[in-house]
Amino acid sequence: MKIVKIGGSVITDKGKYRTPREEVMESISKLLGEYPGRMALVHGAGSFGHEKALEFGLDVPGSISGKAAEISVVINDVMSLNSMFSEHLIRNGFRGVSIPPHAIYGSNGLDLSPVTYLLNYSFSPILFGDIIMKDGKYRIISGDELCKALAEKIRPDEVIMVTDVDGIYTSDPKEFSNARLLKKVKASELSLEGKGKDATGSMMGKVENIKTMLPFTNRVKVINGNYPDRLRKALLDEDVIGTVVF
Ligand code: ATP
Ligand code: IP8
Repeated sequence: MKIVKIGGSVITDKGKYRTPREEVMESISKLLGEYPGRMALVHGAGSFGHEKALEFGLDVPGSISGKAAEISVVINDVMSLNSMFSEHLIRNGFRGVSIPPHAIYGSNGLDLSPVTYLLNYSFSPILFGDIIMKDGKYRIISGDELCKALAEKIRPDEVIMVTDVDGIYTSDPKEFSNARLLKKVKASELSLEGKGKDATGSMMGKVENIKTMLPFTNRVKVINGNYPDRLRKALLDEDVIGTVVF
């Protein structure tokens, strides 16, 4: 059993509001459609979530009152992305069924029983970065945090996180030319400084979530989704360029 998270930076153009990258969605969907093993799939929000979340100040958890209109906009946008990506996936033979996280979150937190229910029928549940609400308060839940919650529930062999850089570097490779790719690293030795630029902490947020997943899985791989062959190799447990956290 694997958990695969496809980052919003891969399936959307994160710099342009509500802009999907349909060709990448298609090539990733082909690979996932061909994969015969059991999987829970998660995707990020990219430009369908972060831009408005930051503009509306929703990156800071708070009271729903006065923010309901903005929350509705962002939830509608991430559900649109989910619908677009699911179209590609299902057309390519992926037996996926979407589970919107806001719909399974209640007074006891996330209820992941629909996930195990679908897995038992050989479907792949599809979850995504979203906004959840409880006791009059809202907060963003990232796809990375959902991977942790899923890992705790379904105990996968591994979690594969697909993003738009080759893996975890010593610093942001888009800003620092001397950034070095970490190929294999112990979770306890992993720490990145800074806050990250998007609503959920970009790679810094991912690293914090990866650390919390490790008790529930053997390893977490971080790979670049702009090279679909790397995802194919990662799914087949072949050597691949990227970071393995164990
Ligand atoms: P989303 O959150 O929309 O699902 P994602 O999970 O694909 O997107 P981001 O959260 O945007 O990805 O994180 C990836 C980005 O983190 C990269 O594009 C990179 O610029 C940035 N980054 C910052 N620090 C680092 C680092 N030390 N190593 C690698 N990437 C880093
Ligand atoms: O893209 C963020 O999820 P992520 C969700 O997985 C929203 O970090 C609503 C911004």
